[in-house]
Amino acid sequence: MAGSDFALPKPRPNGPPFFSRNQIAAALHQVAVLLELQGANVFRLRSYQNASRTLGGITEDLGELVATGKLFDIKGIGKGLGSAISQAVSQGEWPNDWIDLHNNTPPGLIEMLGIPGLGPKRIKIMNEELGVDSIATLKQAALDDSIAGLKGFGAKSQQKMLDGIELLARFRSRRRLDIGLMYGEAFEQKIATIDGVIKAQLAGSARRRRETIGDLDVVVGVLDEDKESVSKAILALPGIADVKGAGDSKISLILDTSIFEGGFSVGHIDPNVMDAIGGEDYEQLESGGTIDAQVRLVTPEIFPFTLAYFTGSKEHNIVMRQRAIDRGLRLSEFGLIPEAKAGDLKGMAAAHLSLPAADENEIYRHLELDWVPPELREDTGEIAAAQDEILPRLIIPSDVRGALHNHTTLSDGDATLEQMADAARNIGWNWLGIADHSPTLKVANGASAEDLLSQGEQIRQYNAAWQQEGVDFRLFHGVESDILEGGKLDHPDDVLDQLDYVVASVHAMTKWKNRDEVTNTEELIRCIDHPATTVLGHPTGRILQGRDGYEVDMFAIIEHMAEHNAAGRLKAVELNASPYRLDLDWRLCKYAKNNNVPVVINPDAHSVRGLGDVAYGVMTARKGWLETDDILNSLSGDAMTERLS
Ligand code: DGT
Ligand code: CA
Ligand code: CA
Ligand code: ZN
Repeated sequence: MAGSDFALPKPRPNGPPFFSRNQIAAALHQVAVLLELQGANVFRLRSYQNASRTLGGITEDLGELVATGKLFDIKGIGKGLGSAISQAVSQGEWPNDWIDLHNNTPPGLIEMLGIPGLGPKRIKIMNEELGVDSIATLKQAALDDSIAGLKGFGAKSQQKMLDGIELLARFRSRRRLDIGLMYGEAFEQKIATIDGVIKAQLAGSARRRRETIGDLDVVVGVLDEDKESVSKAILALPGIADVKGAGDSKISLILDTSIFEGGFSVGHIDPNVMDAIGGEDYEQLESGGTIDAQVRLVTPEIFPFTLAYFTGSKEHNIVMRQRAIDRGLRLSEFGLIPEAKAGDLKGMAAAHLSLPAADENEIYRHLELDWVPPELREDTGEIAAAQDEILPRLIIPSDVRGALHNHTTLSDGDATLEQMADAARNIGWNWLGIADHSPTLKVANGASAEDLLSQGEQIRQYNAAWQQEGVDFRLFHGVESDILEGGKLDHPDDVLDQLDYVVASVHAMTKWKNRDEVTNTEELIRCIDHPATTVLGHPTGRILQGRDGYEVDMFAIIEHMAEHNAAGRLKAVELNASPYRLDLDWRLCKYAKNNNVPVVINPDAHSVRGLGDVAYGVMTARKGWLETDDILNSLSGDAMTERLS
């Protein structure tokens, strides 16, 4: 609901119905908020709120309810609202008073609504008492300490506003990979079904699987004669909050969550993570969010060049272009054109002179290179490897046969041991590691040694039963031990000795963040040296768009782990696959690989659904050049048993 998308939805061009149920519900909600900002009568704004909620919850077709007049039978939809909704749905026109309400509300006040935890009521008070009329003036007022004194506010809520402003700024500029991909894939699929579209493909940082996405880039293959109609059809798709620019070959727009027809929800979030990304307000922030998208429409002959160009990265493109120049060629989004032929022709005008390429592969071939997977296009050695034909054979999702860091109801998971095991079997895994939290982590309901050991007993029973039934699946029993003062683990050795493995992770973030790199690195090394430690969990503790990790020399950590592995002691580094973390960073994966430190992709699942996060770990591992031999996840149950013994 932040900023630009706080506007009445645009009608679809070929109604009725001109608006969907979601759009009407959103409009009603906006009206209620604006009324509250203006200090309108409580009963009036509540009727809008209620109507919005009611419409959001019905399953009947709104167009039909309007056509039959049954809309008026719904509880809470009175005569006035019913007529307004009917008019909007059947004629595509919003009531004038709703339009006026939007036009008359200062944009600065609407902008402030985007701050998590800040609602219209308090915005109105601050506006009246302090003249606050924008995020900038709000920030100043908070820094001047003038908000704390207002009745009903206080220093705590003043600080929360400052935090919220910072969060919003961070959040607006880029979106996490999971969210960016959700938008990107929904948009790509919608475009692909438009008549005349030969191909639609996501490019840019989303295709390269960066951990955060600035904007979406989509390349669309379409014949010249269809460009106009396709461009029109794209602009009429649901989920477009605003159009920044539109032509027949380039469209620039803003998407919002109404693109998700089945609704939008962020799902279960680990409370530890939740805190860092805005707490309870996070879901609101995310559902009110938007993402920019740029669409390029090109003919099929040009498509591969445009796709390659807009996939980037910019750094990769620069090296590619230089390689072309060295061969007397000019590489652009329109083609690979022999310099001698091109002359003064530029851009699209020279496209017909291009060497042909049916796909990206052929572009790379022209430049005497193997095709480079998009994830690797960051200019970190991929061109040299492509030239020498030594690009890595990147892992694929089906290489994953299990993961070591998962929770159950014994600590803070949503699913029981049995449910987690069933889920792992259902997705075709060969094994699953359970590592619930240790006692020190009270907020995560860390399990006592006694409970941990009885979980181990249960696991042995399951394993024995499966073996007897001839089921090739097994559980491994571990713990996610908090790393305590001095790098100590959270259970006595005689307890740890009874486990298959230990994932050691830092959770006391405040303490670790207040310490210097040298001390943190030493503590981690001490913990890694503990004979029971098998895996270093989420190695920096970062939460993407939430908080930076603690300072630590990850190169030194990896080098130290390398020594252990060289001596035959398994010390693996986790690639935490939660899209909120993606920690180990992809930039460090190659370093682990080159040092022969195994990486284990761990979903850190707190629910059955959480196991699916492994997909983001695989994307990130690919981006980090990892092959099957570099990850523990690719091992069979037998091989894993051996590695852990
Ligand atoms: P983002 O959107 O910030 O997450 O990152 P990208 O990589 O998607 O960047 P974006 O959207 O600005 O541009 C998409 C691609 O277009 C980029 O990866 C490479 C290409 N590109 C954009 N600007 C330039 C440029 O100035 N030079 C070159 N060589 N390529 C560019
Ligand atoms: Ca982009
Ligand atoms: Ca872009
Ligand atoms: Zn965990």
